[in-house]
Amino acid sequence: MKGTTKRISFNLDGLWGYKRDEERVGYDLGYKDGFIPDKSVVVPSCMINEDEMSYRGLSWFTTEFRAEGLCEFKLDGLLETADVFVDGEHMASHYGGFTEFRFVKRLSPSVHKIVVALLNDPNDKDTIPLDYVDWYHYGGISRSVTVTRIEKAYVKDVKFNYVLSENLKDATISPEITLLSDGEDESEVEIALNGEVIARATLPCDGRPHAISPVKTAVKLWSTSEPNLYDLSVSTCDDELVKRVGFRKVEIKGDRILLNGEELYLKGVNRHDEHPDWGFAMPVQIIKTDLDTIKGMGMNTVRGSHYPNNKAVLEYCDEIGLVFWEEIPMWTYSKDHLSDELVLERASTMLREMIERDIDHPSIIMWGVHNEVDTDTEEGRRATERLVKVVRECDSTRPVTYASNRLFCEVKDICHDLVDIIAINTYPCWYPTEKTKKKGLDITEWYETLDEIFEDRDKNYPNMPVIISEFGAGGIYGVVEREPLKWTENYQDSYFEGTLPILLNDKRLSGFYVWQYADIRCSERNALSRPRSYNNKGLVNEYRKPKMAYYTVKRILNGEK
Ligand code: ADA
Repeated sequence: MKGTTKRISFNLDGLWGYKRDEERVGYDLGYKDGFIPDKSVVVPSCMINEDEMSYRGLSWFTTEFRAEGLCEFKLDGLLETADVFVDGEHMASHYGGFTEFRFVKRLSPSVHKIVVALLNDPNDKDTIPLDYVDWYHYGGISRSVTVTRIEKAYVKDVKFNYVLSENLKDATISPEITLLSDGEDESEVEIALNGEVIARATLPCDGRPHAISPVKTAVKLWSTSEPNLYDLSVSTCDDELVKRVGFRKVEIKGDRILLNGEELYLKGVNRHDEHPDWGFAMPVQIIKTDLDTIKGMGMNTVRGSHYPNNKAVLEYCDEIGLVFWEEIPMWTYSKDHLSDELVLERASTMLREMIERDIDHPSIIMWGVHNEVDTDTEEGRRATERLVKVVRECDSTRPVTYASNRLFCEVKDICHDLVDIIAINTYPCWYPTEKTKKKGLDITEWYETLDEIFEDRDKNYPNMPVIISEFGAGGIYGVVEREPLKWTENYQDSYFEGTLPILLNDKRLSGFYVWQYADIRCSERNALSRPRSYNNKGLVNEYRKPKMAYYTVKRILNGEK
């Protein structure tokens, strides 16, 4: 259900004034009070069409708006380090481009000015992500900025806590509600599920979460085949917040992953929330098409590699029944990085913010703490322990994982026991390894790889579920040779034709994620090992045109001959 008759809320999306600040003089020159823009840019966007895509450094953004009274500002995604000023007053600092933040300010009835100083300048020392990544460091205010009026009883947030009965037919719900007010100490609230009032309570308007007394109700479960959703509404005398929620149970039993008591074999794909013309700010229409295409390929899951996605992705996964693995952009960190307090603090905050934003999406099946970091070291173990603890403190209902490529190191991964699911990134038949120096496309490499994975699992982590979190091969759209040579569509196609039956028939596995859905633009740092400066392992190209492999994967996963 969309909309409410009660809330006064608007976004600041549209044209903003923009100024590059290569010399980083804006703070000293008082840009926080206002500045003369170089040009206009669109918010939300990654400024690709404004020729700012490759700029790294400090930029200033500003716009004016009319509002009055006590207002909450919500900024959904600013890449990467932001300082926000309203009418010259510093209101918030935030680190991290993929999670939201908020602040409150009282406004007089007039025209106001918001100024954002944004630094997009990743390094190889302590930023998340690092400068060296295998995607593109777009900048800009890539998601919406919203202003909401706080009057008597503003519903800042609701967390949908529930426990399902043994037979999964009923749920005991005890939502946690956070209220803010301009003047009132407490407020009455009414909680409704699909329009039916299930509880009333009087709660303090103190900006802190308060749980209401548990209520039992019969429910229809959310699943990948029947994604039943409910509108959870929390209303007060002058506000209403509606969240779409679902009831389901995720469990790990032995080496199996269960959804609602039944095995869920994960058949999925890694997807970057990215497009060459839009960066991270792509239209919802493309997101929808991507997810429909993924579902149509016979898949039931997406890994949001490698950062918290646009909310629209999760909303549509909820809608169509795709389960989602969400993670933070901790990509390829060494043991030195993993001993750096600033990195770990930043990662912990990002995890908290990601879970705070997304905990109520029924589609989220697991949280990922990092990807291909030094989990073969003690430093990696300490860091993983700390990050997993953060996740478990925020959410005790979902499994935790990370994607590892350390199985094939001299010292194997020593951290899998800290999480619930072993997830292995591995590229037999694509990247040459010491052990597998076979020529051409010899798909039997997979047998050795899987045996090595399970030998390690059985010896060191008995009975844990194992998924292949990444595997794939590059195929440049439109390049076909008489024989399947690397970088051709027919190599990639033969790779999946050979690999998928092996994975599907290996009963030890609990699932897999193809690398990757669409080709993605890569950072300059990776350009020389990435033809066209793109990671070409997509099943579709960057403009979503299907490659040969797309049809093969679709056919095999849909069980067709
Ligand atoms: C890694 C990484 C991906 C991508 C992939 C590849 O496993 O996690 O982001 O870079 O390799 O294409 O090589």
